[in-house]
Amino acid sequence: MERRAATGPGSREAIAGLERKGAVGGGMDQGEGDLSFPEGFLFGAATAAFQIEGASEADGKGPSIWDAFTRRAGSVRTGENGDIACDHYHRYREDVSLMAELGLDAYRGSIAWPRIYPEGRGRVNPAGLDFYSRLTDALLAAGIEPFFTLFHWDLPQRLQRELGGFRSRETAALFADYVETVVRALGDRVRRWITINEPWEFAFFGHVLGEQAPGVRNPLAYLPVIHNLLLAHGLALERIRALRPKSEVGVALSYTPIFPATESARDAWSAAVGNAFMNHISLKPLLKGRYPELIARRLRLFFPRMERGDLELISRPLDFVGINYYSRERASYRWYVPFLRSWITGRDSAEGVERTAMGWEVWPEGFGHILSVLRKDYGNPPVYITENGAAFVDSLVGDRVHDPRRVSFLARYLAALRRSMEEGSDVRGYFLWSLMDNFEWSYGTEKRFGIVYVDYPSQRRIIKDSGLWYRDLIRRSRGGRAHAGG
Ligand code: GCO
Repeated sequence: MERRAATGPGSREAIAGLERKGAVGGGMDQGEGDLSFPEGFLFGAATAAFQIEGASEADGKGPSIWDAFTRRAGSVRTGENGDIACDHYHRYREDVSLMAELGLDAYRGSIAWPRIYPEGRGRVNPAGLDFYSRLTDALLAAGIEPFFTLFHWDLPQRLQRELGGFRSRETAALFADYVETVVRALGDRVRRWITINEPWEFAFFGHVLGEQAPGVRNPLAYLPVIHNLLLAHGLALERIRALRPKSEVGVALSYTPIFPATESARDAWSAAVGNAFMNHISLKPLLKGRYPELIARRLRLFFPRMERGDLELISRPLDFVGINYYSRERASYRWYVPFLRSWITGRDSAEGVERTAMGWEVWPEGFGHILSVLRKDYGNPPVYITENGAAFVDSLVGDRVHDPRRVSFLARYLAALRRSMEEGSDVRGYFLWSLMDNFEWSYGTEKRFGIVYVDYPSQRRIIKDSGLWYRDLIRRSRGGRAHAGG
């Protein structure tokens, strides 16, 4: 059930007003604040390989943990798998044309490790490399800069079976080999790389709750998976730098600010634990070379064996930090939660809260919050917003998809982002999640995050009103300068 506030920016009245003003797909003055971004700021959109490519066995691709997981009964609410998804593997040219039509400066996609190494290691599959090489050329020809994520969760299934996946250090070393192969093939044309995506979600949803691939339910796996992923990042960064010193390397981390549920001191403490557990658990080792004290102390027994030099490797200077931001959550003290004694939820019963179709609170101010933490506690690193967006219930009416709530969401989040730049944050670009509706992990295709609608039975793509709005925003922000790709 979605709740919607009776008044306020997301209320029915406000949205109806937005429709009347013709803000949708047209003008963009929504009274939300300044939406003109400085020259050089990159506007992009993001996707991930498993969520869009389909073609799960094409041209020698090996199975990933997501191929295996989605075949287990009950793992995906809709019973779907990713065999077809958006069929992007076969339709990438059309998708690049859509990006050009939207006027994107940059595109964040990911590379599927099992297309390159079907067994995770050993034999390289040239057809897999060739696909990303053709995609890169198509993007560059359209004047769109590729930012490739090298690990967005689709680990080769063989490595899960044989090594326990990222529970093993060996997987981190194999990741670096795979990255080297990719960078040798594409590094002459691709300059910016994102090593890993959201270590916290991968470790927690995939290995503690088992709601995502690989579907492991074992709290003991949490810290080893995080540590080995960060190690994988460090090893990959070294290889990329050695091969292509001029490239820029970063990571994509989720940041979900956690606030105390009440004013009690215990809840305040729980929120601090929550922030350490979800947010600083990867930011701190990456940027400061140590794990957050609250976790290091409470979960001391669960850290994997570390080798000397691990933390130095993990904290090699990054060229940028990628932040995936959607929503905030709340924490309360619960004595019975093992070790952490904190209960964190985004689905509390607060009244009058505007939520997306995921049930996530709409909280644009989060950008200001996160970026001020990055300024104050982390030395104000260069930042790309590597994901931000929302799922709403969309429908195709004739040839249009009217999604005023997404337009309103984007306008408010972008205005908040703009304000934090005024406050001194070094934000270099914004990747909207997502370019098109896609396979939303254990929700299947039921949740639509795209600014392009995908009609799955026909695979037709239709730019939503939010996509037209984003196109206009980009155009205006360029002040009429032509897009390189036309
Ligand atoms: C990620 C995200 C995306 C999701 C998006 C909406 O890890 O980068 O999970 O892949 O689709 O965040 O939930």
